[in-house]
Amino acid sequence: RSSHRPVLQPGLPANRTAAPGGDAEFRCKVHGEARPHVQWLRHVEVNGSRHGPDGSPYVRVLKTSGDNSTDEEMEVLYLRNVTFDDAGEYTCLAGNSIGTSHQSAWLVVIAAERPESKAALAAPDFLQIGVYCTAGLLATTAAVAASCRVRNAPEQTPPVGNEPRLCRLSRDIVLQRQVSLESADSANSRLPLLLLGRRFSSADSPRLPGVCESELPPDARWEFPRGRLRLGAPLGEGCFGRVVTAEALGIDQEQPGRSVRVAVKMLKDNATDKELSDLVSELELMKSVAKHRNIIGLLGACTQGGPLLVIVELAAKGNLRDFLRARRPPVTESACDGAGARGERPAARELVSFARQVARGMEWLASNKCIHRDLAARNVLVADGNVMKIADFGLARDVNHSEYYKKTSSGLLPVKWMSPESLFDRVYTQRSDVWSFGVLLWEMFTLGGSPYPGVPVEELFRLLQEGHRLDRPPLCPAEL
Ligand code: ACK
Repeated sequence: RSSHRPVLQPGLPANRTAAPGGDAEFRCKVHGEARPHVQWLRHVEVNGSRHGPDGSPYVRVLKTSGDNSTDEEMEVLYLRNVTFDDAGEYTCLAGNSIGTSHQSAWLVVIAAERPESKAALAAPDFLQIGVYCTAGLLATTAAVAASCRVRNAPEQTPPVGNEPRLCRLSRDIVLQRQVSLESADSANSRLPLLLLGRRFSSADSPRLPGVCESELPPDARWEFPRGRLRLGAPLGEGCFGRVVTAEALGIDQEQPGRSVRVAVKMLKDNATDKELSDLVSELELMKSVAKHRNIIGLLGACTQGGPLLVIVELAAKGNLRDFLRARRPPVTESACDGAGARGERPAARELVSFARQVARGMEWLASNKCIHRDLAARNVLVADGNVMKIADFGLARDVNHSEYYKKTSSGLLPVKWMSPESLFDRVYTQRSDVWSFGVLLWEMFTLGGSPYPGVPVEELFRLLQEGHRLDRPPLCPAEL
């Protein structure tokens, strides 16, 4: 999950000049954490007009990234054996689920120099200069207009319908054949990269084009007064964020006088703008997913006058993996001691209940068009009454493989939860979440075991490709 739209390298594509019969190439360098969808477009005329009724240009799609195209292939648009008809404006358009970015350049086709036209050679090519100036002017105007649109954009409601939600990168972003650049670009105003109380002055992350230095707009539906939140003990922390318990007075509107124990997510001081925008994205996504007993619900947020605090339901018993591990029989216990011998070890029917709850939560996320991408026992939290709650479903995910090769702080390899199509083709769907759910079931019935123990990543690839699957854990009855 990327938290911003793709960033295009400035200056690319660059204007090109070619002679008829010659070749030309445009280059476009797309930066983005997830693999963005890239298209090359040619601006065309339709019924003598270059723009539609809404002022957006008519374009024809020349090249589209697909399953078989590599990033390198999509970086270049080759034009062979050009003719005068090829002269015109070309655009590189890159999109992910957050929005799109585009940059354009011009191809000028001029007749090859003839020796007798020395005088013409010495004279400036007014046509070319004119084209460049017009192109430059248009590009500047478009950039200013786009930036104004972002600045003035009213608060957007989360996308609805069949589109994947903001959190999920999709390789299937549908860009119509006749793309309206205006409308495509307006998706940028969804960009949740608004900063609160911080300015883009830090060297840690370059300022992204179209990103405003502005406060996060208050959202009356979720804003919770900072003064009514009393922060408590830490629950845990990662590299850039931490989660603490807190008492939130009156967060339950039906009982305004009562304090509720909650969990509060916040950033650490060393967090960069990237982590801040990730937390903002997570908050936005949580807002858009309706409440369900088996997912960690958003309760509110403090976005004004201080650091961003995201208030969520507290799951007092920690993550499911550690919860199950803590209920393993001690190693000294004889193999004959059955379930319940220590009064703690969950019986198979309890494990089935846990599994069913996680399945329900995932079903809910799926019906909300949300793909988790990192479902594992470590990301399921246990609340009072042993209620399973899926957590971290709103996190930005880096679908670059390298991220998944890294070990987590607990030494686990997230690749071991990934489906073959996610591992090999970076394809994430509800079905790849189902694969992860299968691995999670295995974790449950081994009471927090590590899948494929001791198997290195390279070996795992081979094993999966050969059809090897996790064995049925001894605790799991055959019919189950
Ligand atoms: O794996 P944990 O025990 O459960 O440690 C991590 C830690 O904070 C950093 O993410 C815990 N945590 C996160 N959200 C909650 C929550 N809503 N309730 C209880 N613990 C939480 C998480």
